[in-house]
Amino acid sequence: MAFALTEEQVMIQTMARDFAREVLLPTAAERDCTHEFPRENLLQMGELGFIGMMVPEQYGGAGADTVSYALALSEIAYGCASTAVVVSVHNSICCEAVMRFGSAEQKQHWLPRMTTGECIGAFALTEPNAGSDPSSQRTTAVQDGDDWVINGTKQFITTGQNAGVVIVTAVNDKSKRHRGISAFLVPQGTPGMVVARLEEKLGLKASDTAQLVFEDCRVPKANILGKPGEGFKVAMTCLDGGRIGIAAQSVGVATACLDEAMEFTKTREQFGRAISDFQGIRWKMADMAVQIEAARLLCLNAASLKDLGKRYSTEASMAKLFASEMVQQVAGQAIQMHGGYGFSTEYRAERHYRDARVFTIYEGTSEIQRTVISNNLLGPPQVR
Ligand code: COS
Repeated sequence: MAFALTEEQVMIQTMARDFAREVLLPTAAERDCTHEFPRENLLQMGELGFIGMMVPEQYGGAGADTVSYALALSEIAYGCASTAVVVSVHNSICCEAVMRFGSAEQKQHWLPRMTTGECIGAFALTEPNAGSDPSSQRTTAVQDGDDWVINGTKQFITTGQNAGVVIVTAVNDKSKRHRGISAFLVPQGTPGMVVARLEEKLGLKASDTAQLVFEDCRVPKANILGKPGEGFKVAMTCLDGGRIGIAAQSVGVATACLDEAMEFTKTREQFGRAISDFQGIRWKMADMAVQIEAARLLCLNAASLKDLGKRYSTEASMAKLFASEMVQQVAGQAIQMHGGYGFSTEYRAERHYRDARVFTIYEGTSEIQRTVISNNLLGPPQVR
């Protein structure tokens, strides 16, 4: 790959690749069946520096840059997409939110815990009736003495059941619309925060997706993240980084699809030769490789802009849009090349196809990415 990586970035990528292929990959199919949360693997990744990867070393993190993070996350997704989404939400959204918007005390308290793998973060923005339009959320936060009291329902929350801390957004002043939304740190076990249901899903089965209900859930005043009314900004800022994470995840799963399709077609013989010798397969394989490389470069481009401290919202959405749509095609082609075996759980292709399906939906649908990109190009649409 021509994108110039530093020695350190290559080293981190290699470490992640070794871990993903030796530890995550051999057990991913089992987790897909048992739906078991990858707790042990997260602890091991904490030791290796992949949890809280971009958290500064003073708080126990690896202090890595976003390019290294994207490279590592692709490798993790290659091994196990369920584990990758847990790592992605934790690193790109939750740790980032505390790093960027946390008070000195919040950073001191939460970040060291969030780098070991013991305390994984969840981000509760979406509601049953507020997905693409989070400013229409209805969860409320009312100040009462020294506490905030949260009431409402959050939907499709990754790691909602297993998180050590949930960052929850809620409306504290309805008249101000998105400027009346705040974000709160709610530790696991806080009375009034209840896992009301767990989703049965098409894929990513080892990552729990929960509905969280807040019933007079009290958190101290000190648990507000940023200033009152800054919650929407917290969400939008961190989602930009989250979208780099989903692009990286897409690249990882697509690379796994390509490798498995190559391995299968080289050994599968029909009409007296390996099917990888037929031009129909070879050209498809070439197209898959080109699409993956393009997605990888878009992803690393957005990551490096973030590292340079430049604006990267448009590029993060471009990377997320392209990479998540790309993996739909690549995973479908990988199944096609496996023929009937691709439809069977005997091969990994069908799991990749199921796992990847949500990539064009979560952390902003493809339609929302197009909205972000076109708004940044043209300005918001004018209602005449
Ligand atoms: N970074 C920081 N702030 C941002 C931002 C970004 N990338 N994008 C928007 N904002 C700010 C704007 O600056 C504006 O703030 P001010 O009014 O204080 O200036 C505010 O957010 C509202 O912006 P806008 O009017 O563009 O917001 P909209 O309600 O129209 O929504 C979209 C914009 C659709 C892009 C946004 O709602 C979105 O991303 N939706 C998808 C949500 C999503 O991804 N959900 C999945 C959650 S999985 S955790």
